[in-house]
Amino acid sequence: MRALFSLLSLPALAAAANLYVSHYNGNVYSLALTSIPGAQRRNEEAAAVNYTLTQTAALKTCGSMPSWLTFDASTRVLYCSDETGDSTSPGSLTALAASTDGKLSEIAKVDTIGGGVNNVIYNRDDGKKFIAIAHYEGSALSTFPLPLKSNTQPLQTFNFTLSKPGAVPSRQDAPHPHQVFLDPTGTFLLSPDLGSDLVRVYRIEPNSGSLKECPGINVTPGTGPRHGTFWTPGASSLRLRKQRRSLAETVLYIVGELGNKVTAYSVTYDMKSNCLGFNETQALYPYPNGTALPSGASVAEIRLEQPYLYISIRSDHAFPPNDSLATLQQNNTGGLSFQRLSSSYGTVPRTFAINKEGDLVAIGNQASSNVAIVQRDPHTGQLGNEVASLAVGDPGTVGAAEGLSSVIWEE
Ligand SMILES: *[C@@H]1O[C@H](CO)[C@@H](O)[C@H](O)[C@H]1NC(C)=O
Ligand SMILES: *[C@@H]1O[C@H](CO)[C@@H](O)[C@H](O)[C@H]1NC(C)=O
Ligand SMILES: *[C@@H]1O[C@H](CO)[C@@H](O)[C@H](O)[C@H]1NC(C)=O
Ligand SMILES: *[C@@H]1O[C@H](CO)[C@@H](O)[C@H](O)[C@H]1NC(C)=O
Ligand SMILES: *[C@@H]1O[C@H](CO)[C@@H](O)[C@H](O)[C@H]1NC(C)=O
Ligand SMILES: CC(=O)N[C@H]1CO[C@H](CO)[C@@H](O)[C@@H]1O
Repeated sequence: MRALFSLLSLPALAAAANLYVSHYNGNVYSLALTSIPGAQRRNEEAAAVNYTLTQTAALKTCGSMPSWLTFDASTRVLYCSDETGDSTSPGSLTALAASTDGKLSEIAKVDTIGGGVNNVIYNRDDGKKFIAIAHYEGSALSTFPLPLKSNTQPLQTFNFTLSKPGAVPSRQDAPHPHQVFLDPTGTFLLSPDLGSDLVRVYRIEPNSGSLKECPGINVTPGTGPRHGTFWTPGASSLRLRKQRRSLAETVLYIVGELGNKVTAYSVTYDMKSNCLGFNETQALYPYPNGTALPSGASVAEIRLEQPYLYISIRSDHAFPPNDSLATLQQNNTGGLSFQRLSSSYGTVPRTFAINKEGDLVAIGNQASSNVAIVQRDPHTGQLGNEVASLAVGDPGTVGAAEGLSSVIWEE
């Protein structure tokens, strides 16, 4: 009786989550995901929930090639990198105010080195924030103090050169930093450089917020490091927390877009040099039976929701016409084993993001230019059915810098 009463007395709640999308057509979009729990089975799994994904705003902004978004929840500011330009012609960085209903407005825009493909916010010790940008075509890394104003000057610019082309000369003609991300302590910044077969490592100076170069990781020639993520036993998952095992040190995972493998490194914090040490522990194709990806396919994004690691696979057509996401499982020292492929529900999944709850994944398919929302079982890590999909902007040609470039949750 009691259970029945509480079920009947529940209001029909509609929960909403905002997502932000950048598109190479020169727009940034806001989306809203609304969920209406099934009236009868309030506590049933997500399968019993109806989701609606709608576009709530579109703004022409962030130069001609918006490529990457970072949301600062404390200020409700979105930072957008523009991939326009190269080492001799500029790109840009735009700060946008995002209201809770998704409305977007420009706060400031500054010129940067060209080819910005990714950015990350970092702090110095007193809490002052900075943003670092990876410039792919610009062969550079730059940093700016925040908040961004129209007259903000870069704090630092690192221009990189390559003395000779790498193992894959068509893609390794020059340095091509593809991402910037932080270690779990927030005191080091890493940048996988696809062109140089190098993962660049910087220490964040605690008093100035400047970056100081540390020895990087020379990866196997022809790897083409694109994106990476750290694992530390400190931030433990459901399963690992339950086990309460003594766990290994920090592990770094890097995906290489040219070699199409994921490589794991054990990481040590060297107190003497104040830098990081790395030892390669594993390298595998994130594909069934550890076989190489089909010809023409390539890895793109990597995300960890421990003990599960997800890697998007572009143009493998594993779920025709759609591509796939690979799920790998970690053991308690961070060792990886392949679990399964699941559909990306679109073509060329350049980008994807897991929500905080861990029960939904937003997949940004570049060529089909849709955002697919897919269920995720937080316990088994399994990715399930698509619960919503929305076409955003125009589709792109496979292999061209067209279509949807990034998607993030507002969380
Ligand atoms: C979802 O929406 C459809 C159409 O409005 C409705 O028939 C169905 O009962 C809903 N499902 C749940 C679980 O509420
Ligand atoms: C880096 O290259 C850019 C573009 O060529 C140039 O404007 C800038 O002065 C260079 N910065 C440094 C620190 O070399
Ligand atoms: C790497 O492995 C070697 C050999 O096992 C060891 O001597 C060294 O300390 C390790 N370095 C790091 C940074 O883990
Ligand atoms: C974890 O996986 C790695 C890589 O496969 C393996 O070398 C290691 O023995 C595994 N550790 C445990 C405790 O199973
Ligand atoms: C491919 O993805 C689209 C878009 O989400 C979806 O409608 C379609 O059912 C998918 N096709 C297959 C075979 O999975
Ligand atoms: C040829 C082969 O070994 N295929 C196996 C690959 O792995 C899957 C499971 O991931 C098996 O079902 C196949 O039999």
